[in-house]
Amino acid sequence: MNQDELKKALSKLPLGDVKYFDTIGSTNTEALAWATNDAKDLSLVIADEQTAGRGRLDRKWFTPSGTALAFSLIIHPTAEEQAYLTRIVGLAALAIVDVLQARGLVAQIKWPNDVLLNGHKVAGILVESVWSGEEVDYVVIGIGINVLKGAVPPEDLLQFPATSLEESLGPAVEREEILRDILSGIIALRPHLVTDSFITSWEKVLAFRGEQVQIEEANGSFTLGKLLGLEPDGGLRLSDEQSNSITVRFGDVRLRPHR
Ligand code: BT5
Repeated sequence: MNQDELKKALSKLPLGDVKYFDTIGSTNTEALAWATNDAKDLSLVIADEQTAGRGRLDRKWFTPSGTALAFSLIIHPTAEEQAYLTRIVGLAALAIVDVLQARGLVAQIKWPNDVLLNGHKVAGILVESVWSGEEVDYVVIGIGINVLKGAVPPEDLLQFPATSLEESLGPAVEREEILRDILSGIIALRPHLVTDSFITSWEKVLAFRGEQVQIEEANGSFTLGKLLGLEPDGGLRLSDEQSNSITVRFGDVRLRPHR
């Protein structure tokens, strides 16, 4: 990644400090370590390549050099934001969707942490926290985006089909500009995190709304239901066959196969 282009792209944003790496294990691991050493709010770790990129439950996230965006933004939550931290994954996902929609694409959020283009995963988000006693001291928002085709892993390594921005926008897509626009979107949306309308905006771009889905939970069990929307904390609201309401707070959503 061209560091001059990167500096230029970020120059007008009110960021804390910025650390750039040609190659790193995981930008989230670096950002978590930095946060425990009093990083400024909105400090950024960005890398051209990750050799140990992480998803949820220690799954692997692939970031080959020269093709993707991999970055972690450190948030030092305000007292007001403390009660809304489970919404932060939505903050990142909405900012990504806005950037893609502004480029004429139809993007959706596959709850909780994926962004889809044409039903394929183009971006993943990993939110992690640093605690101080009972309070969250820092939140790290890790974002991985497949910009060029070379970022997309081989199919046999994936649980869900993947795509890149290049497949929809052509090869002229600039990583630095996408990065700048996502960061600027997160900063602009942040004051809305604590409002009711935040949940409404998030629900509007949820994939599979009104459809029968299955949610695979961390222990491998499945919850089936019709996807209705979101709870105020960002949990997923479903209804089962008896129309009872169910809330799920962790899992992988899939369309339910037709019987
Ligand atoms: C995620 O987890 O989707 C969160 C990914 C977060 C990555 C960013 S990059 C910057 C920061 N530093 C890190 O170390 N991580 C963050 P999850 O929903 O658990 O999905 C993981 C699954 O996505 C894997 O098991 C693969 O099946 C699939 N996958 C891996 N790499 C992919 C890629 N480049 N594109 C699409 N799917 C991928």
